[in-house]
Order: sequence, then C-alpha cells, then structure tokens
Amino acid sequence: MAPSSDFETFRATLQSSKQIIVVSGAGLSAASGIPTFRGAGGFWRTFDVMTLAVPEAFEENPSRVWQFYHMRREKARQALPNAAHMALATLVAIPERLAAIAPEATITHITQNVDGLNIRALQMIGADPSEALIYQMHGNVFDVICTVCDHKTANHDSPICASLEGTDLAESERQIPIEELPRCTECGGLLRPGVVWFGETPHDMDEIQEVVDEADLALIVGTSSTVYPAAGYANDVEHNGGKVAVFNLDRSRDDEYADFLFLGPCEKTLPHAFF
Ligand code: BJW
Ligand code: ZN
Repeated sequence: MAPSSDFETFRATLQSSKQIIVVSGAGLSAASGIPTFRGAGGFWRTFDVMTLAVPEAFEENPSRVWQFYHMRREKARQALPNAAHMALATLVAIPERLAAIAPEATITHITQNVDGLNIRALQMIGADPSEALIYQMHGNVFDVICTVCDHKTANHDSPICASLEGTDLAESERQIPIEELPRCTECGGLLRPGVVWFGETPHDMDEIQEVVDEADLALIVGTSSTVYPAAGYANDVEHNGGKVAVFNLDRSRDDEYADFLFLGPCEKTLPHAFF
C-alpha cells in the first residue's frame, strides 16, 4: 500500500504511540544553512566523502581534514536552529507538549548530525541537554579527541587554532605543518575532530538499539537513509510491527514501504504534523 500523506491520520497514530523515535539527518539542518552531504547542493558534490570522512584520510593528511572540519565548525557556529529543530526539542524536553499530542509516549531523538543544532535548540527553550533523550550518534564537530592520550573535550574556539584562520577548503587547500594543527592541552598530541568516520563505531550503539527495538513509531527526518546503522532503524521498527513516517524534501531510500510520507521541507511539515 502506498504511504499516506494525511496529517490527521498521522496525528491519530501519534495519539496511540508509546515509544517514538526520531532518526534525523542533514536535511534537518538544511534550512539553517548547513549543506547536506548528498543530492542537490550536497557537500560531496565538491568533497568526496570517502576521501575525507575516513580515518585513513586523517592519518595521511590531517592538514586537509582539519581544513574540512574548520569550515564545518565555522558554518555550524554561525547557524541557528530552525523550526524543525525547535519542534523536536519542544517534544523531547517539555513533557506537557508531548503529552498534548501523544499522551502515553516517550520520545527519543537519534541524530546523525554533528552540527550541535539540536543541542542549541534545547538550550534555547531553557532545557538541560544532558537530561534530554537525544543521541548524537556521529559525534559533534565541537568535540575534539587526542590521538595520543584519548582525552576528549568540547572546544568551541573560533578558529580552533591560529593556522586554520582564514582557510577555506572550498576555495583552496593549504599545507599546514602537523605541529600547527590543533594540539591536546593535556599531552600536546595531535587532536582529531570528535566525529564518527566510516568504519568507526557510532556512539551509544547499545542504548540506541534498545530504544529502537522498543519503538512503535519511527519518524525519519531529512536523511537519505544510506548510511548504516541509522539507515536500518526504520526497518527494525517496521519489522517489530511499528509504524514509520518519513519527512523528506524528496523521495528517499525505502520510503515506499513507509506508513506515512510527508514530502517537503521538514521545517514546515514537521511542526505542521505535530502542532
Ligand atoms: C531535506 C531537506 C529539508 C534536504 N527537509 N529533508 C551495512 C551495509 C553496508 C555498509 C555498512 C553496513 N553497516 C555499516 C556499513 C559501513 C558504513 C556504511 O553505512 N556505509 C554506507 C556508505 C553503505 N557505516 C559505517 O561505517 C558506520 N559505522 C559502523 O557501521 O560501525 C559498525 C557498527 C555498527 C553497529 C554497531 C556497532 C558497530 C559509521 C558511519 C559514519 C558516518 N559518518 C558520516 C560523517 C560524520 C562526520 C561528518 O559530518 O563529517 O556521517 S558520513 C555522513 O553521512 C554523515 C551523516 O551523518 C551520514 C548520513 O547522511 P545524511 O544525514 O542522511 O545526509 P544526506 O546528505 O545523505 O541526506 C540528506 C537528506 O535530506 C536527503 O534525503 C535530502 O532529500 C533531505 N533534505 N533538505 C527535509 N529541508
Ligand atoms: Zn593528549
């Protein structure tokens, strides 16, 4: 059966749901000015994913990879959460707002995004992000990890180090000596961005899988559903008898099997679906 795009039927499904998961991707932040990875305007029309978001790229050319993440950090720093981030933050952090549309439900937000805008949205409504049910499974561009002592810390400096100031990988690449790249405050070792590259294990896998296995409704928001394990969560929920609702600008992978399909910008469709 073709997916429904009827908001009233979707709201009735919300009313009877008990465990809702939101699985979000780059499309959630598109309206905030953060480019997506794939598709029109996607990052990787300019930058090849497999040459930058893999551990081998950092081992071989940390200067290039740091210029890539410097650019991403500066973009994320200047961006503001959009209406979709705010709608999700409201449901995740304000029990009365969730109860109004889904009286029996808990909601957990699993995001693949590394821009931190979901956390900023929580802060903007006065919520404590450490208490919210939100998982940044691919990390955060404002975290750094030491490649020598593993020390992990948040770092919002702009630029993160003097040598990256003014660099723009989209324009041209510089050769920055390794000792001038971001260094650990504890041991002086080379820092890496605190994000999850291909072949690495995403964060909180066990906790996330537990929530996915309990879910009776999955909202798949702004993701191409091409990167695993996130791409498999909708299937898991469907397999367990739950329902799936896709919110995407365009058709995306496997959306013909979804129960609901809301095509359009999620910053419009998501708030409309909820409130
Ligand atoms: C809008 C919109 C608007 C636009 N409104 N919509 C099974 C099968 C085959 C391969 C594998 C497999 N399992 C694992 C693998 C290997 C690999 C993988 O998936 N490879 C695929 C390429 C096939 N996965 C991994 O290596 C992962 N690790 C792993 O699996 O470890 C093993 C393990 C598993 C389970 C338990 C324990 C261990 C790690 C994956 C790491 C991905 N990292 C990146 C980079 C992060 C850092 C950075 O940002 O630089 O994460 S890759 C990149 O893709 C980034 C994203 O989070 C991720 C997903 O992209 P996303 O968010 O879907 O973005 P787009 O651009 O693809 O899509 C945007 C969508 O938005 C589009 O559909 C638009 O239409 C839409 N849109 N505007 C609504 N306004
Ligand atoms: Zn260190």
